[in-house]
Amino acid sequence: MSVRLRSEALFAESLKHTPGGVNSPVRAFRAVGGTPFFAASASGSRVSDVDGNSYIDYVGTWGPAILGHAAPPIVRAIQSAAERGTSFGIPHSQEVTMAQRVKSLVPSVEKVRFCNSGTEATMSAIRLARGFTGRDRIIKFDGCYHGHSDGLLVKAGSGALTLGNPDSAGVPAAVAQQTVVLPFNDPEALREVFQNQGRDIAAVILELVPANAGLYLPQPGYLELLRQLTRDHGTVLIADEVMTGFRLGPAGAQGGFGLTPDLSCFGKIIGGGLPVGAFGGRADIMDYLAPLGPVYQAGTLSGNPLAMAAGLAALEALQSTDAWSRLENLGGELEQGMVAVAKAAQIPVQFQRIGSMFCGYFTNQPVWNLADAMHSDRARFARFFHGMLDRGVYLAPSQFEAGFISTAHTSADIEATVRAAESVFASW
Ligand code: HOZ
Repeated sequence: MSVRLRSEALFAESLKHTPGGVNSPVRAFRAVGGTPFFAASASGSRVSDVDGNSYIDYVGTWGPAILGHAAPPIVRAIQSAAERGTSFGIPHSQEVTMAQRVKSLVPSVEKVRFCNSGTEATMSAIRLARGFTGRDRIIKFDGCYHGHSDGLLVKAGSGALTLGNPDSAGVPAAVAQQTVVLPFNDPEALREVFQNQGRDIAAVILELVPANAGLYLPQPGYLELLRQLTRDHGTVLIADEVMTGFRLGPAGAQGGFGLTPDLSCFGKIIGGGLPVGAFGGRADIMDYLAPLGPVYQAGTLSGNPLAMAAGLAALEALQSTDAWSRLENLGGELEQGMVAVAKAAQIPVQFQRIGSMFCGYFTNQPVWNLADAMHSDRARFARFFHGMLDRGVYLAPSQFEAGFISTAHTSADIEATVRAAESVFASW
């Protein structure tokens, strides 16, 4: 069992100054108990804490670290960009290069705008869809998380769900009422709402692979139905690819599923580990943005040169190597190993995976939506989490988050992870 006395002392100090001791709720370990460890440094597939413990990291700063931590091409790009200026607030060439790169990778994106986070991207995409259609109502899916703007914090996943507050206080009822929430993978619910309210729906926003209530996949035909209904009703289809973008392949989840959304939202990988977001899509919709159109959206640090440089370095490194097939192989090894040790220990686990994203639910029932995910034994997850942490493996401290593999992970890391799980199961 690793000792974390310095982390504990820092957390006690932090609690005096910051609400809950953390700058984002899901970091607080509330769902699994105990206190969070404090990072000292991170490199490759590992993160080290202030007590000198080292962990194989499957959180990867919640997704951006697809090349592993402190990847040399990204560090070099940031260093060299910083020497030319850390922020301009003036257009610069790397914004153009990045826009060209995004368009070349994601064919549904005809125009793109950069902002500072995934939350900004989804919030802005929703406003744009409303401005474009002249409608107010939107549809989201329960358990999907699209950042913490008001209208999207309704039946949300991620930290909100982790802490049992999927509907946040402070969101005006009038705003929440404009959000229709549907269960994922339920074609009948979708058809019904479009039949009754279709002409009032500005946008449907979804994670094509919901990964903020654990991880589950769209059933065959579901995304196609969604595309058809939104097209028929003049509703803007918004793909939230903040987690899946550039991770599940060059064109993200939409590339894999052959879906052409009207707008897409990005973050995480596109900033190479620096704060960034982006939204883009059909030019006729994007041109509704100021200064061309009437929908206002802005940001002092938008298109920040360090973030653009880091993101470009990340995308270049992914494209110039066999990154996505390597990630698929590593994911396959992890899946195979975890399923085998759970089976041997007779522990019911649904191990869900797509590419380098994964989640294990402690249930013997298949998981296709939030209601299914809620069947997982969360007390068991908490014990598993701590058992793994004590054996040097860091998973997200919540049942309702996905795990991420990076290109810096090795088969030896995967094997060590599987052996750690085997040892945890054996101790139960
Ligand atoms: N944005 C991440 C969604 N799973 C979680 C990070 C956070 O909320 O701090």
